[in-house]
Amino acid sequence: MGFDADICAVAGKILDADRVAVISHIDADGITSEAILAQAISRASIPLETVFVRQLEPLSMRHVPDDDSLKVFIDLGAGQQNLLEEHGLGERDVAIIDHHVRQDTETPYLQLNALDHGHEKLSAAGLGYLVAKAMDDANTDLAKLAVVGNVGDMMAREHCGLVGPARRIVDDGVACGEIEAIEKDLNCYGISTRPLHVCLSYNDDPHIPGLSNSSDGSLRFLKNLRTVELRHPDGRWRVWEELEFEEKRTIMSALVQQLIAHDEPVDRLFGESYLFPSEPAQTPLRNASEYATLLNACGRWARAPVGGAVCRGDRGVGYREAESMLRHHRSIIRDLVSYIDDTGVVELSHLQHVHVGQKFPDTIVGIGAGIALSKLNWQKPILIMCYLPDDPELVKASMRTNERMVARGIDLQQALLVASGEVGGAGGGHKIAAGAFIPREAEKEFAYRVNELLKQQCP
Ligand SMILES: [Mn+2]
Repeated sequence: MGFDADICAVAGKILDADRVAVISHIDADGITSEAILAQAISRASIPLETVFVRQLEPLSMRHVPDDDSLKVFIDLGAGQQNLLEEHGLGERDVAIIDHHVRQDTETPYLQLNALDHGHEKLSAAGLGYLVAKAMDDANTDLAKLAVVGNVGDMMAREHCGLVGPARRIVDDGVACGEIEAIEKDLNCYGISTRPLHVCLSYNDDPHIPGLSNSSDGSLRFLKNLRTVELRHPDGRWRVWEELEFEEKRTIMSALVQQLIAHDEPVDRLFGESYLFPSEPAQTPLRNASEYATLLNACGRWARAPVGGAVCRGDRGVGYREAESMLRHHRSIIRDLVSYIDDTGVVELSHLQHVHVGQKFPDTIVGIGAGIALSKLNWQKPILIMCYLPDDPELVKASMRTNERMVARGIDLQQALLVASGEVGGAGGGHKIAAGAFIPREAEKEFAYRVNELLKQQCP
């Protein structure tokens, strides 16, 4: 079936249902997916309930309601159809909306999968939005959430903006006044909440010599421009989104010159930003990538429904709880980064590794490793390992690298897939960021094996 036909088939199946259960994932893409579908379904006056799971595995299947509702799996399910089958779910009980690799079984479940149609830069929230729009044209106000989900799932990273069907969703959001798309904006995280020099110093894509990883260097650079006022009269630092057009232009051209002076390409300095004019300025809700972080913080600390409430418009109790999850999230990550700083990493020829034992939860070690890497040798991908509180037999391994090493041939997903497979574990992810679970007895040799594989990729 074609893409539109698959969208309509899922929309039709939902509209025909007497009641629906939405089963979704706890990250920003999963949380926005759930909020989009749940709102579309309740607007159609169909009773529904929602379940969030960290991953779809035998234990989490217990949370799937055991009733005659239509089960809509979103942002998961494509690769776990055997579990649905084992759970006794038949063809008529299920619809799957996913963008992960499918593993088909005997039962021909109805499935809308972005990969079936060659859309590699379209996340589950984007698919969920297209289904919601097929259910009712009035659902275009949900485009904003779809953009948050796509950006949260890194769909805008490679091309410095959304492309294909995801970009057309941006157009819907612009048309209904919910999204402002800013072309050739500064490609940097934190444009609504971070002081500009902090924003620039955390940015590693592109790597700007003298500014990346150096908040002092960034501040000096900006002060040298003289024409840009960096603080408000009350002393508060200004953020990128509140600068005047001329100020932004001054900074951009200085950054271009800095890159050119160091023989670095300038193209990745520019990206498309997605701003939400109806959200208060200088808050994490104001742009797609910071909004996604807020939702990820909720999900990673077991508060996915709080993120869902924020997506539905809660700006009171729910939002305050989400903000406190974000603060908590950031402080634990800061602790992790300084722990890595203090203990140091073990350097092999092609990677650097560190083991944090049980000190930090497995849900955040990857993020922390990514930040720690920006202060370490960028040419060696970082491997971080930790223990799992609920499974003494397993070790979680996370890896991070940067665009520059990916351009040189590094593929972390391939390395972890192979290395974990060899020891009876499982891994996956992306070239730039990947993770694996391995048996504890394999942890000693693991870093050496991954090192060998990285050496083959990029000698
Ligand atoms: Mn996703």
